[in-house]
Amino acid sequence: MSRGRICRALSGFYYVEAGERLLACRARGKFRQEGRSPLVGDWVEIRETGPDTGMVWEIEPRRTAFDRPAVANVDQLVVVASRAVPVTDPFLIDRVSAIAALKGCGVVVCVNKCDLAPGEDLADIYRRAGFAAVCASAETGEGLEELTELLRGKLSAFTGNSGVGKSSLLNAIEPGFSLKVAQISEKLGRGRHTTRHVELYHLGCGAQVIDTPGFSSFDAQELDLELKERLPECFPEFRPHLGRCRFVNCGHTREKGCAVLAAVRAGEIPPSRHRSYLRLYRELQSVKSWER
Ligand SMILES: Nc1nc2c(ncn2[C@@H]2O[C@H](COP(=O)(O)OP(=O)(O)OP(=O)(O)O)[C@@H](O)[C@H]2O)c(=O)[nH]1
Ligand SMILES: [Mg+2]
Ligand SMILES: [Zn+2]
Repeated sequence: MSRGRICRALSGFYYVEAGERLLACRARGKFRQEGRSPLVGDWVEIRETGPDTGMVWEIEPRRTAFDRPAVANVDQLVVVASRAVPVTDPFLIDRVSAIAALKGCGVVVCVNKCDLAPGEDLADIYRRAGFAAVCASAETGEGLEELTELLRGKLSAFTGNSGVGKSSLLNAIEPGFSLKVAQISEKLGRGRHTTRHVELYHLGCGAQVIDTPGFSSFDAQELDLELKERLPECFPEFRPHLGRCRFVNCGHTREKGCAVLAAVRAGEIPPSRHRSYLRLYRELQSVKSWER
């Protein structure tokens, strides 16, 4: 048996870094029976089957895990967004960051393609929410030093809609890197899913990063009962107002005497954040308590 970390998942194989070695592994059948699957970022026990091959035998307990992106044990999600084509719906950022907040995972919002469309106002919404936020351009290098500082010493997973420039940012940060990037289709206004697998990289600056395929829709993302119960606190800028509403069971949607709504009206909470809260609140109505 040896211990290592999964650094790539591709076509049913898990590539495990064990010391200096890289082992191509299959997952043990019991994981599938139990409805579990190994994730990039997992620490695992390997039963070796050959010099460079093995079987993922046990998965060590995880600090954090996500379905989308499919990663484990990350310190933070870097949610890459763009104001240029393909334009990111802020709801995507709000949804991913709420799920991350629920799991106690950090969030960095990176508004990329600032050479094409400025992103300061968008970044500012997330700074006010208490997240780190950077405006960047993989093209001109703007914001990359700041982004690198936020990555140093941590394991970060890059996520965001396809074509926003996740792989391009990593190529720009790391000298000599050449992750595959592709021209986006201007006509469709969306990316073409250039990155097709999840992979962990060790950068020269002392950061570990995971590049992931972008999403093209939100629907496959996890929404669960725990989020339903704790949604307001997953919007960090709501927290100072919670417990100050007239009704103890206030849903902060349209209730009289709601302190969160008052903060929205007073300009302390950006309207787009509250709109996303309402959209998640409605989606979560269909999550039933027996689904836990
Ligand atoms: N002008 C400009 N173009 C950029 C920037 N970042 C990325 N691009 C371009 O955007 C396109 C998509 O970039 P990718 O890095 O492949 O995007 P991705 O987010 O990795 O996409 P997926 O792998 O499909 O999820 C490429 O043509 C890049 O050259 C930027 O900051 N400015
Ligand atoms: Mg990519
Ligand atoms: Zn309220």
